Amino acid sequence: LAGSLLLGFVACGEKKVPLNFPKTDLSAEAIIPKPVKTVPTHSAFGLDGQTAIYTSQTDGSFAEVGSYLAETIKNTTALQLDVNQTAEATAERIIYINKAESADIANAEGYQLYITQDSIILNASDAAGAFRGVQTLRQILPEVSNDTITDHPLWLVPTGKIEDAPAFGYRGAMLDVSRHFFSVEDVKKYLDMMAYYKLNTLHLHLTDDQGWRIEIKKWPKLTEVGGATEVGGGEGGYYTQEDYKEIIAYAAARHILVIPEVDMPGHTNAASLSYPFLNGNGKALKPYTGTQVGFSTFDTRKEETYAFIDDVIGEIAAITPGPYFHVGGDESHVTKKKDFLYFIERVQKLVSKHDKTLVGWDETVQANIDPSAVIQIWRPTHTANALKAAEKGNKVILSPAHKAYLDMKYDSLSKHGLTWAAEIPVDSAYQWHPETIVKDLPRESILGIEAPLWAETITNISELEYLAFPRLIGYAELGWTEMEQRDWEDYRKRLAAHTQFLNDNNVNFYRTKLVDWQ
Ligand code: TNX
Repeated sequence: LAGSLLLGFVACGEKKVPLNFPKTDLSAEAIIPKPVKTVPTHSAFGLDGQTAIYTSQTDGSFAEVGSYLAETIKNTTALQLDVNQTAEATAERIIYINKAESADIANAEGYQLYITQDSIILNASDAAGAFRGVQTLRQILPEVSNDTITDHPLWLVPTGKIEDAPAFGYRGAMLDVSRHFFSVEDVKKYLDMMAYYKLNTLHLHLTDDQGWRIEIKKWPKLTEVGGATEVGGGEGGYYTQEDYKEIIAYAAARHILVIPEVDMPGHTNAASLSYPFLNGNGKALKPYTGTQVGFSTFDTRKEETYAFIDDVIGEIAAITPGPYFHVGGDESHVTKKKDFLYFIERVQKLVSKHDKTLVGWDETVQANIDPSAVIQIWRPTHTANALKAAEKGNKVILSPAHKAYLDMKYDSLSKHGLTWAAEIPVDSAYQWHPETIVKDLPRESILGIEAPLWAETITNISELEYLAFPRLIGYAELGWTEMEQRDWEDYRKRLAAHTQFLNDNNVNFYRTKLVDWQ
């Protein structure tokens, strides 16, 4: 904020006095993900206690975005701005959050931001777009006020115009709460960070060999028995249905969709331990606290198995407002191929019965699934499954393990993480293209990307954050910003400018030497 001075006005007592704003450059702001278009006009909007927020009030959802903005402004500046309260005439400066025609802003997550000395106008056709635009505003609102321009502090927002919309409609993160359990508070903190970087989907991996983490009222032993273990022998834990609803509501307030996953027919030791009739591997059951995969399976030829799954999907679907239900389907190494295909087809019917769209790991594309089902690609060596999905009309989510797995170590010195797919330093995590990573996969087949965080090697939120940050921030940009607009050198400089935000929010991030942290 140096250079020549620009004239603005601020009320001081009764009369307006001219202000000298420092020259700003909106296009030089460290916004992540990088917006589609930014046009700077080099002056400033001086945010202070006389600023008020007004929103469209057609259905309440824009007003909620306004309140969220006020809340976050209060957190950084301690200013308490009125939302839809002060008479418009008495507010000195105004932030408008307007509902635009969808003809003007076609993407529901798109937004336009017009910042002048007197007002900030945020336009979006949907509250989701307004919410994304608010994140941009948060990122360009300085942490520190300017106290020399007038008789009270002003937080100077650079003026100009931003037009923005995401490249992909699905920008996700997955948390494995099975291998180690993470509390509702931990998940909320992760959701807050996801929101800041405009991610829009949280995939919860709720069940695995080492633990079952979601209350099912008809089958209470799932959590009593199956919830009591985790990797390394810790006490485990689980979400009650009320806890789960709390996560969903918290996510929804951030315009983030939650996708529950019940992984089957493999990865089911905890379920079979709770109800042994489910077990199909013929071996004696015992709690599993190791990190091997691929040894468990449901009995796919028993009707009771499907009655059980019907109940499980039914109870979870009833408290999940989003359209998707993830059935896992990965690494069922001890399920015979024909049994696996039969199983996925039966489960597809149950997912449809409960009005959800099936999501499955890439193995499930081999089965006869609905064309609406979504395939999550995880093995970079199995791109044939991605092409097969496209051919069948199924959309794909890209989570190539060697690039997008948050549980991979950064490098040989990493404190946590695995290495089976790769070591993924921060530059490598950023330098790939969802658009082209699977050769010949048509763009229309790509729903978006997701960064899974498997939890074998992490036991608490601080370790979780060590693996997730800063890589998750890069994935957020890969999902939002088109390929032509992405550049590692430019990105690493913007990322460095997020040091204070991460510190202020007590996020434990890996201070890679590839970024000049501030
Ligand atoms: C493979 S990726 C798995 C998980 C493990 C992960 C560890 C996938 C669909 N299955 O069960 O946790 O590797 O990186």
